[in-house]
Amino acid sequence: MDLDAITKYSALHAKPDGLVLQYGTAGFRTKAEHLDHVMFRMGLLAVLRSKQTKSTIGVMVTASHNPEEDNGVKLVDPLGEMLAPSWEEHATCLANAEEQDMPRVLMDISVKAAVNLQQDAFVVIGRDTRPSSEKLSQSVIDGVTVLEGQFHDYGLLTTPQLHYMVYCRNTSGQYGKATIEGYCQKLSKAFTELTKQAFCSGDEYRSLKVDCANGIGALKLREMEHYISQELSVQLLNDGTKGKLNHLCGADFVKSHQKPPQGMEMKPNERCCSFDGDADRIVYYYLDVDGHFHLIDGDKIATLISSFLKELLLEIGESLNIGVVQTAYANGSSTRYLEEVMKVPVYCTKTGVKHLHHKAQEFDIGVYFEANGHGTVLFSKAAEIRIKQLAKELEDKKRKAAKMLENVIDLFNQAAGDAISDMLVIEAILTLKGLTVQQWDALYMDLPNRQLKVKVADRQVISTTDAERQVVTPPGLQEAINDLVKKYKLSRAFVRPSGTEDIVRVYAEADSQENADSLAHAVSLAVFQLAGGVGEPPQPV
Ligand code: G16
Repeated sequence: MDLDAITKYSALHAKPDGLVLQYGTAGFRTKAEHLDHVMFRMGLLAVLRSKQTKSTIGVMVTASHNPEEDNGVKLVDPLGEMLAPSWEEHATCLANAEEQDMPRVLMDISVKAAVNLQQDAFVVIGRDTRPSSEKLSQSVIDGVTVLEGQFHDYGLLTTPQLHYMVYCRNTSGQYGKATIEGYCQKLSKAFTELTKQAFCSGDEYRSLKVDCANGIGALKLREMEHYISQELSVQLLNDGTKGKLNHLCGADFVKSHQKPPQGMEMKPNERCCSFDGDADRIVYYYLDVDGHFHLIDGDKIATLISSFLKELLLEIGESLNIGVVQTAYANGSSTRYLEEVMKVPVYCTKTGVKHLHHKAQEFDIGVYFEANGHGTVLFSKAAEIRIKQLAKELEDKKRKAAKMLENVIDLFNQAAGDAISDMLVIEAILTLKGLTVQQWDALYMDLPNRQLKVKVADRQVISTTDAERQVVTPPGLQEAINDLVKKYKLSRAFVRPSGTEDIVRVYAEADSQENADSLAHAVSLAVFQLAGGVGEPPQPV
């Protein structure tokens, strides 16, 4: 390791004095102007991780659902999954090392992690459409090159596409071809094969309005459109030609405000969906004939998918185990429906894809979705082999079901939650089952709920346990929440510090929207009072 070169180049990406950042729910996120040094250092770290794992490592420059002024970076591990927790700690140490200590901290990491510095390194880089992303990804490349790593810059990509590329490269192409064409071909082939099986392919199943959050999803869906236009016609809105990224649009806006994005004209019962800023989340929605807005979030997506998978398994007579993984944000009705009606085991993990993904790997078929629309399905190697074998051996209807499962496996991006891939899966299932968006929505009734944000001086004063459903510190806050929850019927509430924004998130559900709003507001006030709120106290919803 040429420490002189590292010191010299690091000075060109100097760390602002005293700035402390944490590798959070999905990497580092903050205002773009504070991230140059972090990008350079993550380029360095990606090289070490690549040498240590003898694999290609990914670096994605994005702040996903955050405002356009923010940016962020996360590393992608060899099988397309999120960075291992011990390396998140290395990332935090390296990002926070003062300029003069940085080369030493880098050396310490390579010793601690037993990195063979003689090993070759290869890093792939992707970025979203934020104005700051191009320059910041150049800083990542500077970090990679100073440690003499090889790299491929994919340029503009959705986050899940970068995860996919990493997975493909580290399985010698077995998972797919590590190009955009490879991605589009793999998904569109599976989609076409699946929808071919549908009996009803009337026009009502074939068109979809997509709000692209003015982000990368628009560019990448346009590329996919060409491959799927025979089966599905997509109308892209908020495609970035005029609006601001994530501003009054996108999956996060629609989910948290429970209303349509700006620029979306909806006819009654028309199927619409929203991606988030880096296209790793999707939510659906529609207006009923009375003009009421209905949101179909990650929970209902998980329900649709797991019931479809269960039906196919029943058809082929195979008892592979299915598990559904959710977080505390999952609507109480969804958990009840999955457990009591569908008889599927449900597990709750902390927020963050890495936690859900990890848990989902325990099943033959692990379905994981956060309520915010981030999720996918994982098939164990054994399950995949068995299904492929059955698709050859079985006959007639059973064979058809096994073939469908085979295509479903290919249609999911098993490296990460992927709005484009999930959209195609959902569209295929709705077509195959002949379901309208209203019929899908009617599977169960969501409990009215509300999410709020509270600004506090230091959100880390809140610590939680029990998959973030209980507060440990500050003292008295959980007791206050318990007392408030008791005042409402069918109620539940929890609070947790966000890992992507400088705020505390509050979630409440209750028997009516009025009560959910009132409970969320009361809990927000408790957070404000007991956890060091700043600015104006939270106002009623
Ligand atoms: C990221 C994570 C998600 C998480 C979300 C919000 O999403 O990938 O798992 O739900 O942040 O996290 P928090 O509540 O900690 O701020 P995205 O789409 O922004 O990358």
